[in-house]
Amino acid sequence: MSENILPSNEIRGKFISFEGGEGVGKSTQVKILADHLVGQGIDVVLTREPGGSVGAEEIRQLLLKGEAVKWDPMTEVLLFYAARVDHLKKIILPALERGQWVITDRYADSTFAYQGAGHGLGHEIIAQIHRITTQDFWPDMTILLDADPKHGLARAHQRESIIAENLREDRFEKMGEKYHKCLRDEFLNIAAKNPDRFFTVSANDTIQKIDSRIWKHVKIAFNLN
Ligand code: T5A
Repeated sequence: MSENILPSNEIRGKFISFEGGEGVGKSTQVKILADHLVGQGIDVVLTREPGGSVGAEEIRQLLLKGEAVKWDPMTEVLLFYAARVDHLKKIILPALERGQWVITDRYADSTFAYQGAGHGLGHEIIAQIHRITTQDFWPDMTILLDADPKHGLARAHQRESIIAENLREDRFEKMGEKYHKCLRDEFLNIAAKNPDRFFTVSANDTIQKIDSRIWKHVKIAFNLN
């Protein structure tokens, strides 16, 4: 993104991301938080990565289907960022500019965890790509759902097992246990380094209890009733 298109006006909405390993319950909590915000009269856009815009959803298919070793790690990062820039320009930034709040199921912290730590590309290369392509654009708040990867992977496998093999978006679920343990450690590490942006919640609890912790935090952080 070479031109400056980041929203700066006073009505700019808030940008919230959910992060965490496979099957930790992000999509579930994204929808519940959106319902709370709508109940406060806030106009909310729900989205996800990779995907969220027409072009990014096409790139999603390239990234999530097929064998675990399908892409070289750098190619993979560039595909995630190609999708992210399209998503930012077509969906996220225009919505924030209109005053809508955007909640995304994953954003760039996933790239730092999955490709940076998981694939071993390291933090700095991805930080440079992030700065060049997004002008270092980050959410106002990131909610990290933390769980032992075994629990989330079991839920994700169960979900994928009822889907025809050629339609499964399970490329990353096929990476080994060590990979997923490394992701968890990296998410916690990123959260510890960015305490102003992150709120970490244990995902080993009931949907209602997790929701109640998140909603309490969001209300306080954004001064809602
Ligand atoms: N990726 C993504 C990268 O490698 N780099 C990147 O930069 C980005 C952006 C995305 C994949 O791409 C990778 C990461 C991922 O591997 P995806 O299909 O979007 O793929 O996969 P996930 O983001 O992992 O999403 P999932 O759908 O697998 O899991 P969620 O959203 O965390 O979990 P959710 O809410 O769908 O819940 C799973 C099941 O558990 C139940 C739900 O009802 C559902 O059945 N559940 C609970 N059950 C008991 N207790 C709870 N508290 C529960 N919460 C939910």
